[in-house]
Amino acid sequence: MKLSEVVFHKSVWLWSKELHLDEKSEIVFVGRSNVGKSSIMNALFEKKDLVKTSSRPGKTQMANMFLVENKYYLTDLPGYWFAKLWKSLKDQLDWLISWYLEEKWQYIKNVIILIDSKLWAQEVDIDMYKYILELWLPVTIVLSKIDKIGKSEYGKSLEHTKHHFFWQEVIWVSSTKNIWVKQLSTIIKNSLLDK
Ligand SMILES: Nc1nc2c(ncn2[C@@H]2O[C@H](COP(=O)(O)OP(=O)(O)O)[C@@H](O)[C@H]2O)c(=O)[nH]1
Ligand SMILES: [Mg+2]
Repeated sequence: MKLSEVVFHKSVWLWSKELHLDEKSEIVFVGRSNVGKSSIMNALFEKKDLVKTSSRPGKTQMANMFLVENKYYLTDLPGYWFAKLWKSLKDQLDWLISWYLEEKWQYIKNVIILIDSKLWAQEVDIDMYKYILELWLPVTIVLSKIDKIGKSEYGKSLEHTKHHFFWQEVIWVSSTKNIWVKQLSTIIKNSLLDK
C-alpha cells in the first residue's frame, strides 16, 4: 500500500448532516489545534501541502477526508480544543468530532491521537483518549514535533505521556525532520490491512 497515492476526497462540516457511508476503512487523526495533525498527514502522504497546515491555531473547522489508493480514508479532524475560539464554536467542533467517530465507528481502524511533545498531555487529551476507549476504537498515541525538544526533555515527555495514557505504547515523530514517519506509516498500513 502506498500512502502517497492519495487525493483529497471531501470536507465534512456539521450541517453536512449525513455521511456517505461507503464501507471504506478509515484512519482518523485527532489532537489539539496546532499539534501538527495536518503536517504529519502531509509527511505520510509525501506531499508538501495537500493537507492545509497553519501556524494559526483553530483553523481547521471541518473533517477533511483524503482517499488513499481509492480504497481507504485518512481523515484530518478539527483540533478539539483551542482556548481562543468562542465557546459555541468549540462545542460545535467537539460535537462534530464525536458525531464523526460514532457515525463511522465500524469503519474506523485506528484513531491517531497527537500530543505535542513540548506541551505534554493535557486534560483534554486524556478526556479524548478515555472517550475513544469507551467507544472501543483502537488508538495510537503519537508525540509530535520531537525535533523541538532535547534528549533529556524527551525522556520526561515520554514518561509523562505513558503515565497519563495508562502505559499504552507511545511513538514519537517529527514531520519537519521526517523522524519516525515510516514507523507511523507502517502502523497505519497494518491497521488498515487487519481485517
Ligand atoms: N518544529 C516542528 N514544527 C511542526 C511540526 N509539525 C508541525 N509543525 C508546525 O506546527 C504548526 C501547526 O501545524 P499543523 O500541522 O497545521 O497543526 P494542526 O493544527 O494540528 O493541523 C505549523 O506551523 C507547522 O509548521 C514538526 O514536526 N516540527
Ligand atoms: Mg490542521
